[in-house]
Amino acid sequence: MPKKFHDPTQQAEGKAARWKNEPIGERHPDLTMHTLRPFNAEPSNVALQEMITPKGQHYRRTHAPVPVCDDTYRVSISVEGQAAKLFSVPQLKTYPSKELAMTMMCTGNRRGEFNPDGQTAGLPWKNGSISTAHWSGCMLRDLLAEVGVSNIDKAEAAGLNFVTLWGLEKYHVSIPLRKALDNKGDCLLAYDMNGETLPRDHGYPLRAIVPGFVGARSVKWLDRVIVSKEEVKGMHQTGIAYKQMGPNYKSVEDVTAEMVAEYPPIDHIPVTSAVTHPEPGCKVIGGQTIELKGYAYSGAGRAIFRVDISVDNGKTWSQAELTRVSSKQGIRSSRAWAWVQWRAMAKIPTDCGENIKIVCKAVDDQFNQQPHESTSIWNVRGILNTSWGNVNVTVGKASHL
Ligand SMILES: Nc1nc2c(c(=O)[nH]1)N[C@H]1C(S)=C(S)[C@@H](COP(=O)(O)O)O[C@H]1N2
Ligand SMILES: [Mo]
Repeated sequence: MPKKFHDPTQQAEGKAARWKNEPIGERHPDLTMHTLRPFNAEPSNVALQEMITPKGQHYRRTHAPVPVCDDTYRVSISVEGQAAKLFSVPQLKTYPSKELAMTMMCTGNRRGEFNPDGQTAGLPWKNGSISTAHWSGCMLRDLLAEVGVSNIDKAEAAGLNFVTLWGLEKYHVSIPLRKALDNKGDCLLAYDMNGETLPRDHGYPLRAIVPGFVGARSVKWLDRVIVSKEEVKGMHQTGIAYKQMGPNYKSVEDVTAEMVAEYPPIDHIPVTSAVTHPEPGCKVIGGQTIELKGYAYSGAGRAIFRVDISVDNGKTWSQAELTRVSSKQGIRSSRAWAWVQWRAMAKIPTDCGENIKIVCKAVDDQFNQQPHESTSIWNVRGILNTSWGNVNVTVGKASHL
């Protein structure tokens, strides 16, 4: 009997009435859907080849119905135990605005590739729970200054180490206060995406944007921002959702509360990459030169400086050509918040079998590298599958016309 699928983050769908206000019209038909209620979906490989993910195709990761908001919306900003200040979006728009290109990646990206080695607990994402957009809004640090928090040393001396972010549907996580106050941290309270009002699926009317951190920290439908002493207790912060266990833990039921409490939640994604062209299973011809495409990304603002590609599963290698979103996000910027798109031409061997594995691996500016196989990093939550990007294709013989 296969093991019962158990995803600790997945909530019951509940009554149909809960879902009557979903923004169906925002959802591009080319998305691959994992669940409709809540809506979880990823773009196609074709969409993933664009530097800025096309409209309607940015991946979605939601845990509950999309909240409905109107002009009465206010975000609450406070220091824990003190009075909160409320801000409407028009008020936030009076603060200096900033736009930045950022790649958002869900920690479960490529979870599906783990499953042949054992069922993981979570949505079986392919290589598309990652997307890039231009986000704009005001700086989170400007709003924290409004409640008297602007100096990290003073705040830490007072025991304040985190900013806890709550969504209207009660989703909650924390980020380090140091990140929020850093003038190069680029944390936003975003009201626009790609020059338009934030779509409802992506957090209308306001979301946090926490560049260089896992997607989970960029809280949508932002309700409350609280400068706090401790990380908030909950599934997505101190709980199991973002804890990576050793490969010997085969079931979430085997994981002890002590382990969960001791392990750190994931802040930054390690270096990763994927092949987005050619499509898995497609046919290529021995001796033919084909184009390969993909993306590479690393967390914490680390820039990708090299992507190695191989059409013989790593026997021989060459380097891909990289395109960055902007020269400002280059090596040593420490603010490479967006992925690179890579491209290479490669000759298919003639002396191979009927199937070949095309692989890619990226290196970031701190020389982090990707693990070879996913087997050694398999974990029951199926998070951080940052193994070599790969695609299997079929090799045909050249026909003599
Ligand atoms: N309020 C709220 N914020 C949230 C979530 C959520 O379910 N509720 N999901 C998080 C996760 S796990 C990810 S990966 C990103 C996804 O953002 P997107 O749907 O705009 O791509 O949002 C994060 N912010
Ligand atoms: Mo996520």
